[in-house]
Amino acid sequence: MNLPLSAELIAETNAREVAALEDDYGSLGRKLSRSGIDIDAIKHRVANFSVAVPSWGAGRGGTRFAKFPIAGEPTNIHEKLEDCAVIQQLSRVTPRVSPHFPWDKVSDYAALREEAASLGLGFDAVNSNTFQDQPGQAHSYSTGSLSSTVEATRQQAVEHNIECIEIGRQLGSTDLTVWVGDGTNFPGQQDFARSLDRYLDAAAQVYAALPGDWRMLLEHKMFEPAFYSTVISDWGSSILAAQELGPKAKCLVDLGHHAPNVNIEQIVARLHRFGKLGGFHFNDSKYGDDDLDSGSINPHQLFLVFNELVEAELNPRDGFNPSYMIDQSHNVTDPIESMLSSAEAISQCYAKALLVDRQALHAAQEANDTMMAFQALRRAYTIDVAPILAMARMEAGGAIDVLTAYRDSQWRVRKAQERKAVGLGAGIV
Ligand code: PSV
Ligand code: MN
Repeated sequence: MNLPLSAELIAETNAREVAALEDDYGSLGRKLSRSGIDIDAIKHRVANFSVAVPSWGAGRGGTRFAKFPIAGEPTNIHEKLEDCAVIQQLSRVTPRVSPHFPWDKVSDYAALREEAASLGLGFDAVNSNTFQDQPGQAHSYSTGSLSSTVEATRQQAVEHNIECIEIGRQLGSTDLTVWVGDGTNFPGQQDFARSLDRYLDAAAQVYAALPGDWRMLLEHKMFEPAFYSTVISDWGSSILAAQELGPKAKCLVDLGHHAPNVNIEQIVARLHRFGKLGGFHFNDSKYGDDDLDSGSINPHQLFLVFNELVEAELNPRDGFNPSYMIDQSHNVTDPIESMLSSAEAISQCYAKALLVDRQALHAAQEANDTMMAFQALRRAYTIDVAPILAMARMEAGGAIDVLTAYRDSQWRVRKAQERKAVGLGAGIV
């Protein structure tokens, strides 16, 4: 194993914090035991929880308008893996990376898998990219990819997705995430029904190439870059497409891909009800697909999503096994710090959802005791679970205080001396 940070550095920062942590953990343990909850059992479940990080999240993505790169940013998949390994080493909750192609293309994927393993990482879902033209590409995606009116363009998009599956097999992935930017900016630009027909026909060709144990995760998005309509605009279109494609097709919920104020936790419950909940892209938003850090705007919504996921765990349907991934874009922070912060927020919401007194909640729901049902959630949400997470992390070799340990490591400063500078530019990723 070739971990990027020294174990001594983590041990040194932990030594400064461990007494306070033990005190806080003991106190929270006593509080929880008064409600019949064993803190060690919760810690055990938290220790088994994980969320993948996106390879593209290791860079400062920027907005449609500008990018403000920082010194020491990664410029290729090897450097991105190193940064993801830092996140995993400190947080112990992000052991897998979700790669994106062709952004992360290399000539030898077996070697890349080994490189990741030596950094303590594996690979999660592979993401295809038919929302952007590549240099020298034969057919442009400017008016669509899997739903293009041009047969040769659709075929090119199908082949790219099949190539992603092939790469994913070599990396040890078992999921292909498909998000297409296909859609329109003008009323009348395309026929809604026929563009969906074309999408379904092309997606079926990708589906047919899935290995037996693979899933195809369909990611819906209401708008952007198409601002009038998109082909897979919402969870309704997504589940209909997934049902038509077959059992290996599932829906992926990116928290930023809905209209403002949509009840995403209910969407989660609906998709689960029909055995079609395949995965998540966690991030947060105030207006649209802002791709902000998880829990930075609406942590309560994130908690409510996890509340549904814990309900689903207890009542699994059709092999409930969603892939949890972060998908965010950092414009003003160090991406490593943002992903550490998001991983913490996501695990916190999972831990809080585990603390919900399910019996009390279900009894109140059955009795139509609205206030007590609400209070069952509120009581769990207001508990500070930070000591549980920190204890689980420390016991797994991670840092009690991930941000302080990261800053103490001087990682970015050191990388600024080694890595070449990232160019200016624009573009949401
Ligand atoms: C699209 O907005 C998206 O959420 C998809 O998951 C893409 O793969 C990702 O962002 C990166 O562009
Ligand atoms: Mn996404």
